[in-house]
Amino acid sequence: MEDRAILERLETIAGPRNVTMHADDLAPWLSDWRGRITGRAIALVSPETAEQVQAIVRLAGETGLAIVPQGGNTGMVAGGIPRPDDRAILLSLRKMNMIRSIDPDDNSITVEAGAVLSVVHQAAEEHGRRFPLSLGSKDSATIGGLIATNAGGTQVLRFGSMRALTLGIEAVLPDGSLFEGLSTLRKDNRGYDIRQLLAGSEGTLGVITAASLELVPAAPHRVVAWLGLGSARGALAMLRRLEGVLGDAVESFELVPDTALALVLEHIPDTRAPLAGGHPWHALVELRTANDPEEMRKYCEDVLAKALDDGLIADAVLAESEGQAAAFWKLREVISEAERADGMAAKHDVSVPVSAMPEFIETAREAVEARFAGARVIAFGHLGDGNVHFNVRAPAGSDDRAWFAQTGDAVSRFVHDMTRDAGGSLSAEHGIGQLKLAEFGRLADPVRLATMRAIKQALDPLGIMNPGKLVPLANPPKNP
Ligand code: FAD
Ligand code: 2HG
Ligand code: ZN
Repeated sequence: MEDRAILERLETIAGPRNVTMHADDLAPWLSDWRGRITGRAIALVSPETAEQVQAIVRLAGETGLAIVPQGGNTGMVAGGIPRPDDRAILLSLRKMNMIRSIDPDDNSITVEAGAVLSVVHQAAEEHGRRFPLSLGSKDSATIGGLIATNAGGTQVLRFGSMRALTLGIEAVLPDGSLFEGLSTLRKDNRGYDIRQLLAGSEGTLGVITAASLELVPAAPHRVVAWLGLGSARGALAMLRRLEGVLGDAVESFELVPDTALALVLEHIPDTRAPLAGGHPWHALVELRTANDPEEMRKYCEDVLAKALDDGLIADAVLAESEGQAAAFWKLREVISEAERADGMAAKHDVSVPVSAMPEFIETAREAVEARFAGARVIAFGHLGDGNVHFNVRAPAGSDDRAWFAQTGDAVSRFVHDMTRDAGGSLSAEHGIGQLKLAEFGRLADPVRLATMRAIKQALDPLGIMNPGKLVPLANPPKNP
């Protein structure tokens, strides 16, 4: 079918205001957040109902077009960007952003897929509850994208990833049928869990149109601390000590190296280091309670004073106000932005067993620096989840583009091999998308790959749902 005829069909389905083929309208949504990948689409469609999504998916099946679902386009692996050679419809869920219902007694909220995370946070707070998943992209990332990538963030330590917080899903499957799984049941043993199959499927098995999410009690008081440390090993020991005294109150424990903090201070306005003096490592800690915050603060101070005496930490400061707590969090949440402003990076979102993470960080950094002269490692993130962003920068003063063109793939293979040898995963929370596809195909065990291909084939025999993402081909084309 000609592009013009497709446009007419799409306009009939979704209304002319929700369909565009103009290059200017499409451009912002055809490159990934870091500007590494640019794709092509014949149209951008922004449906307003699940029925419209069904009709668009049926049209794709009829005409052989690819459907690429997209939410906030904050993904880190270019999963929501069509490939340049696809005849694709870019299906934006951003207009389907209603909060459908919220039930404080049920501790649940039901929202459309395009609802932005910070809006969901606010809706939950207005009802005395919290949706306990947060990340630096919270003002753009959507619930559909967060489920489709099984996103993590800074509270996984306490509440788990998006999968653990997703109670029900409504989704359009590749044949255009509607999976009506918007239940908030905590117990439901009717066999295969289709909701969990769609979570983490990166748009390859269907389009999520709505979801029911778990809420938790508000716990309105927080204590936020910034620690200076000599080693990543010390950071893990500190986390375990805090948990030993404060238990579940420890909701976040984020590791920040001095190199990341330096980038933030250089590139992001209105930022300042919380502690005087340099420390090789820092940790951002958040404790939450519904009870007396002064009591929790006192416990925290006691644990930190003891850790200082024992030489486990080098320094610490507790935020004195909400403003200061927010300023500490900003330093952590803008690391990706500061790193982007500074130049290119080979990004590795790896996980290993939590207890192995401190040693992994140190040995992998030494190995990378020894193997690739001048390469600069920035390893930051979610230590308590065994997940760090082990990002590698080109040598200072070198031509970034030339260095990565020549060395980038070798660096990534090297880091992923070390991750595999440490019993880890090459994708902890960002997914596979396009950017990790070849490496996933290289390193995944054959049974995992065969099972994934069988599921994909069963649900999407025409291969229209987000082709070229997540599921490596059985026989990928060889590089010339
Ligand atoms: P998109 O980028 O639009 O899409 C991501 C994938 O989901 C694509 O494969 C797309 O096809 C699919 N998809 C989107 N919507 C749907 C839908 N409705 N149905 C089916 N498939 C869909 N990630 C973390 O896990 N932890 C972090 O701490 C974190 N921090 C970040 C900080 C910054 C500054 C940035 C820019 C990103 C960060 N991310 C993080 C990555 C990103 O925010 C997450 O991957 C997020 O889940 C993507 O949501 P999105 O709505 O932007 O999805
Ligand atoms: C974070 O934890 C995100 O800030 C982004 O997952 C990580 O930019 C990155 O490498
Ligand atoms: Zn992260």
